[in-house]
Amino acid sequence: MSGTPFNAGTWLTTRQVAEGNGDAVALAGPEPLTYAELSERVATVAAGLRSLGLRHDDRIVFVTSDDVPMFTGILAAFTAGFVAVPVSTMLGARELGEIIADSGAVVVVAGTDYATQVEQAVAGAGELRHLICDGDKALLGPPGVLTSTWSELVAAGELQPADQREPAATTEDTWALWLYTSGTTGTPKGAMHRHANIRHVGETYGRTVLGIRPDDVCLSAAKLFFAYGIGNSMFFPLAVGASTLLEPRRPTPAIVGERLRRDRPTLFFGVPTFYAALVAGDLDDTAFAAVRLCVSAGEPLPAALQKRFTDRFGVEIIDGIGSTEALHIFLSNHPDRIRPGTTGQPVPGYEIELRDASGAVVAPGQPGSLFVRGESIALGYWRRTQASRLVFQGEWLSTGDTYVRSEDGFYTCLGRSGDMLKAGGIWVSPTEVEARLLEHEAVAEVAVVGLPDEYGIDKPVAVVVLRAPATEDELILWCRDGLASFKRPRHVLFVNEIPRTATGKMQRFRVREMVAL
Ligand code: 3SK
Repeated sequence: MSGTPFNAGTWLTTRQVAEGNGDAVALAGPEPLTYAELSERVATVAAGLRSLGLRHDDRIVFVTSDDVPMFTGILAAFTAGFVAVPVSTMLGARELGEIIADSGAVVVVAGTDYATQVEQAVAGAGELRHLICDGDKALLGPPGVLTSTWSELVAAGELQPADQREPAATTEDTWALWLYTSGTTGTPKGAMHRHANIRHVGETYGRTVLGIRPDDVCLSAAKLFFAYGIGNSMFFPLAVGASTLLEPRRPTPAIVGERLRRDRPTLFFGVPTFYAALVAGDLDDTAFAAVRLCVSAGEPLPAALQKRFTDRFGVEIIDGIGSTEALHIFLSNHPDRIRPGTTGQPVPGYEIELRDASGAVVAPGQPGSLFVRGESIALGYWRRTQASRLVFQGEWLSTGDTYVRSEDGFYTCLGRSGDMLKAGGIWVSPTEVEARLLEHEAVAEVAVVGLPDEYGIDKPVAVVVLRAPATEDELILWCRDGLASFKRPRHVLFVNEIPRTATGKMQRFRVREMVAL
């Protein structure tokens, strides 16, 4: 083995025990576990996985709810030198099957709630040898695949000799985590992350932006199968000996309200759509009393929504942007330097460049494509050379977002690079028009896209979800008053829902389809 020895699994678990924090609470719920208990459990699961005869770098897919089996299973995969591949539980059998087959997974761990789609999905997974259900009853597997339950895996781990509980001799560069992403369109691609990437996000965003401390308790509305969620619920708290709360259910404002009341988290993580639902919901104004800071990512947090949330619940939100390929947030507001409507400044440990079409770095005030460089950038997409070459350019990651930087170094998102539209020959950022519309008290959600007029010239059109009555003319006038006139939407279409991905990101191509009808 060459390279610098490092194992993210032990760094997140037994390191705390070795440093004398074994009695501190790692998992605060649903099943509380101290760092000592978590480390024991992870070692047992690692031994159980080894008993299946896996080899280094074998992939283990998790299609499970956020709970102790998934949490310990991912940490055990890191510890034993296997690759954890947490996959969205919202996918249907076809997409799930593509990911399981593409990753070459040898083991699939499935939640009982997802039995039907997983049983269908594994039918074409040629390399699969074990299908493990996290409930009491084994699933139905295709011929040649051994099926068992999570308790049987744990029992097998308990019977293994002590050396099977030891961490694998991984290095900083060993694969640890593959995260599948399809962006807002396209087929899923597996972004391959090394053990060292996990440490990097903990030491950069976690420490320097969140300022996370051992007395923090984290609650994330984003699930462990998202890069955003696994950082929030696993990497940041465990990197400093803090506590995390897992929520197996699909988060709703009511469920979050219940956890806020009962478990009193100090850090809360959501996406703009979820903050909008919290503002529209009926939670008590004191619901966030124990929370010292909220975090938003996934897409830009409109300044008007940020203000409504903070006015109502009395806690600040810091907005940031990350990506599955960068593992977590690399550009963010800082709790001491929040500028609403912007994505803040580069997270220490990352460099940002805004480039024009020729690749030259643009001056402040000029829009450019956002590139980021830092130690947590993925190694590429598994078996996707063409897509990898476009996105991973040397040390730089091309994010596909268009941003502008102010003279004093704050970055504002103008949209995805293909989303900018020209009106009257001048570039218009859809997010700027959306931000203005969201300042209107009747507007709950909005998407702005370009629609060609009778001459084929793009004009801004707004698709709006209302929270109170408003007319098309009123909203157009509102934009004319608050923006340069050419940026105003020429039409407003009222809808019940804006199309979004599972992570809450707006699907502009589907919005375009809506307005084109
Ligand atoms: O979309 C984001 O902003 C994000 C943030 C953290 C981790 C992953 C992602 C995609």
